[in-house]
Amino acid sequence: MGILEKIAAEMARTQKNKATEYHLGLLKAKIAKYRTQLLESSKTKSEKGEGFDVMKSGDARVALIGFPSVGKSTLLSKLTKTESAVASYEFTTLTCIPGKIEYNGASIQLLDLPGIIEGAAQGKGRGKQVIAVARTADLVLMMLDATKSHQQRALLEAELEAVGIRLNRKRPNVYFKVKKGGGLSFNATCKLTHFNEKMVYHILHDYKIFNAEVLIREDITVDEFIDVVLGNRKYITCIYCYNKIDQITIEEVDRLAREPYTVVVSCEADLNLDYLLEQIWKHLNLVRVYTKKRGEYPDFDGGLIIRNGATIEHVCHAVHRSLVDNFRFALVWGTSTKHNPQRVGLTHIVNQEDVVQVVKKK
Ligand SMILES: Nc1nc2c(ncn2[C@@H]2O[C@H](COP(=O)(O)OP(=O)(O)OP(=O)(O)O)[C@@H](O)[C@H]2O)c(=O)[nH]1
Ligand SMILES: [Mg+2]
Repeated sequence: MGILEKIAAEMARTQKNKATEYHLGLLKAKIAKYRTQLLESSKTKSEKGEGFDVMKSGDARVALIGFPSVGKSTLLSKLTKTESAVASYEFTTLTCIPGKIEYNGASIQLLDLPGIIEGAAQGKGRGKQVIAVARTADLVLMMLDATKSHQQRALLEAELEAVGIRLNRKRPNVYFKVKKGGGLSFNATCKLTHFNEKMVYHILHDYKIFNAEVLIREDITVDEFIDVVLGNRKYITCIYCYNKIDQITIEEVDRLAREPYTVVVSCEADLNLDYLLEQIWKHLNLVRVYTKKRGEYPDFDGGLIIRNGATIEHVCHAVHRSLVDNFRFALVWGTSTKHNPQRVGLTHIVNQEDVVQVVKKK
């Protein structure tokens, strides 16, 4: 029995009550640690050829993740000008095939990937490479077969969870900083119902962290705290896309469509693909801003596509690399400012449809 199985068995034996809750938390920390070690040791072994080398391009990247033969390639061929081989047998796609979606003036990179199977996280099939690509995506489009059992979704989620991808969850509101000395400083701004300072101390001890500052601002779980300590978690939005709805009953379609983050489609019958695009756009959360030159009207045809939460500095970079060096201030018209226009600096966060004029140094 491997170390992970041993710990898992011990966890199963441990009854869940207040006294053992504590013990369980420590075990979880141990598991997370061994998992990371396993992943890291195998990474060094085959660093080359890990992941598929596909250049990032466009304004955002969407990765198609799913079991074999759910229709990932069919979708790519439908939504983009790229043709990816489609066939009724499994593992038709063996590498990463990028396509480009033009939507609302943005260019979105859609990646068709090989199907993954259970155990992908441990390296079954091309699982590791596929998951490595998923980590680089702004959005995961999890494709599911509406005719198959509902278990498929949980299985895929577990694979992604195992390698530190957190779907549709936000980063825990915790300040955590490892220090050179001074021991452990622990504070919480709310009541913690899942663990306490002693547990934090022991978990950190396990990771050989003896000096750190911990400020917990919400009632998180032990797992979430471990995520914070490991620090390498990826928080990605995921749309669950059920394909092949031409094969199921209307009642089933209705039920699936009501689940959160879910879109039902049929690639073959061309059903609901426009809604899927709409949802991809919405969840990517992209912002469009317009630039204008002094004394001229804004360029409402062009516009820059940037990420939500982007600052004037990001806008400058999107215009030209050297612009930041010559930056004096910017004038902004729109909902991100109180006055129109308002003078702002590089750290000002822009809003949807803002108009920006950069004033350069003389
Ligand atoms: N009934 C039905 N069949 C579909 C639909 N979309 C795709 N298919 C069929 O499903 C099979 C698999 O499609 P692919 O697009 O190759 O699936 P994939 O997910 O890329 O598969 P891998 O590359 O092997 O991982 C093909 O026979 C498609 O014709 C659909 O909406 N309805
Ligand atoms: Mg395919």
